[in-house]
Amino acid sequence: MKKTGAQILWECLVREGVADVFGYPGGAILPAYDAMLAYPIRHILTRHEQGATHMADGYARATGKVGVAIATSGPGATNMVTGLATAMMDSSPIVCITGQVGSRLIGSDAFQETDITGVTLPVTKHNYLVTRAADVAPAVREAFYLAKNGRPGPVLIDITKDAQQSQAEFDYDAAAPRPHGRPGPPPQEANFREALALINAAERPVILAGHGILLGNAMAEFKAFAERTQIPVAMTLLGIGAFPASHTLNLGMMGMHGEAWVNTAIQEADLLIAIGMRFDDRVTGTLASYAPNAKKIHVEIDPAEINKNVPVDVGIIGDVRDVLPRLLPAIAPGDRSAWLRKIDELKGGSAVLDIKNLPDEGHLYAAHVINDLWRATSGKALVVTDVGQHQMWEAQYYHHDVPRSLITSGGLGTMGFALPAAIGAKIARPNAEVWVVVGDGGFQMTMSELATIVQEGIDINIAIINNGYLGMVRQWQEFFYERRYAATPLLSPDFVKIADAYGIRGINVRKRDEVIPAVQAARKARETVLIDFAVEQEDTVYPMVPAGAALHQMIRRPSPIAETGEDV
Ligand SMILES: Cc1ncc(C[n+]2csc(CCOP(=O)(O)OP(=O)(O)O)c2C)c(N)n1
Repeated sequence: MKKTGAQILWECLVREGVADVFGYPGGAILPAYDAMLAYPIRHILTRHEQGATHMADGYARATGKVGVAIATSGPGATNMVTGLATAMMDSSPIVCITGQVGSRLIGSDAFQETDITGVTLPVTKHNYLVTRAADVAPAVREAFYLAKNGRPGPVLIDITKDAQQSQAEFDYDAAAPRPHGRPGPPPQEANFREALALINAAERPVILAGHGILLGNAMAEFKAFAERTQIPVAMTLLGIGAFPASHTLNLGMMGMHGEAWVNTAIQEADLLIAIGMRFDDRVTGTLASYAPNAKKIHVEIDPAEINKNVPVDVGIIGDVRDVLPRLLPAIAPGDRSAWLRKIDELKGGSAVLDIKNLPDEGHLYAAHVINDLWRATSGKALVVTDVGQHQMWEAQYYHHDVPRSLITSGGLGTMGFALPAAIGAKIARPNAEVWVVVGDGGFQMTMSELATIVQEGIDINIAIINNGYLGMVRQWQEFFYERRYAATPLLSPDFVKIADAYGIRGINVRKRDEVIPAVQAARKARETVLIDFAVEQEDTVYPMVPAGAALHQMIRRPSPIAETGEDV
């Protein structure tokens, strides 16, 4: 049957199971918007195309399904670049659809023309320029296939206006994706055998758990592996939630702001088993002295990651969910009790739970706010963070037992991500209790999406960790630029008044004992509530491994102050 390119687009999206799309219209995508009205898809009108991409990303991360964003050509499309790069760095499966000027105008500097496939080539897994209605269905089907298969990632489809308007025969089945991507890994029997020998012989092993476990929905297989081997688990920032924080084998987050004992355990390990992670520089510190005595095994779906940053002894290419069960039967039940005891000692002797060293004399510390938020929500909320100090405090003091309960921009570190990503997460999981944890800086980058919240009737809660600074940059200036605070003191509006202007309830919190009542009030309200937490302005995230230093060269909080007795 003949349909317009615009109709074919929506036909395909419906068949891909898409229920929600996030977008912002304009001339070059107008035929698609007009056709949309006939299809059972909810369109969420954002306030900026960057917001639409982060919403699609949050939607994808909350569920594992592909998130979809749509925009017009030129400025609409270029506004998507940050969201695409964010999704690319964190392997998040999104499909972005952009309008393009008419195919005859391409290359003429037509109104709102941008070569968006050229612009986004480095920040997409793949992209398409579609100039004929007949090519819409194959492009859409292949885009969805590529976004979610193998190592997930963002795909962009740019469709010219005439391709949207003209007609073509629509045959969904005939447009099935061709076998695509890299050939599968060669037989790896020897690698499996070598990995098993290393695991069975190791006395001080540590597992490094990454985002790949969550992306591959391999949480059960992973837990079985850790328990069978009795190997302690350190997580990357994006790996948080892949293994329950309350599990006895959980070590915590590794790397630049990882607890001291985690990094010490890694440095003292005789074997690292890296699973679905990519040895990011924030995780390893300087490579010259990274885990110097450890053999290394790397299980990873993307062959390009193996030996990219850290040379390994054994690489196993594959989906974590397939690889771990293959290893399991041949693992000798390990007795790691001496190593686990050693780790307990390290925990005892380190700046354990830094929060205990914060004076509680009426000061409102961000760490306390996060820890109270964890307690008040019984650790059950889906938290979406922005980027900065609050992001690290969240990772340290909100203990995630549940997979996909922390969404954060780890790779690109995109300020402005949290509010829109949380909207996407809530649309994807309407029954989840969603909290945004965001700095006063990052919030101001995308706070226009408050209007989207109101227009779409979305119920999330927003915790602004307001320290009057671009906090994380100020911290670097404190440590490495002799406290010369160039361009980091930050003037903000009255956030509660801002909320009020949008028709959202706001609460000011200035004291520690106001934290839990405010959180509870927000939880009770059946609509979005914004809480402005005015926290200590010059607090610092400890411990910190300076960029380029070795993991064991961490900076700790200078003078421990009396414990508060708080239960953390
Ligand atoms: C789009 C973008 N611009 C700049 C940065 C660099 N940067 C990283 S953290 C940070 C400060 C964040 O301040 P705020 O949002 O107030 O959070 P805080 O660190 O105070 O918790 C900046 C500017 C970034 N990550 N993203």
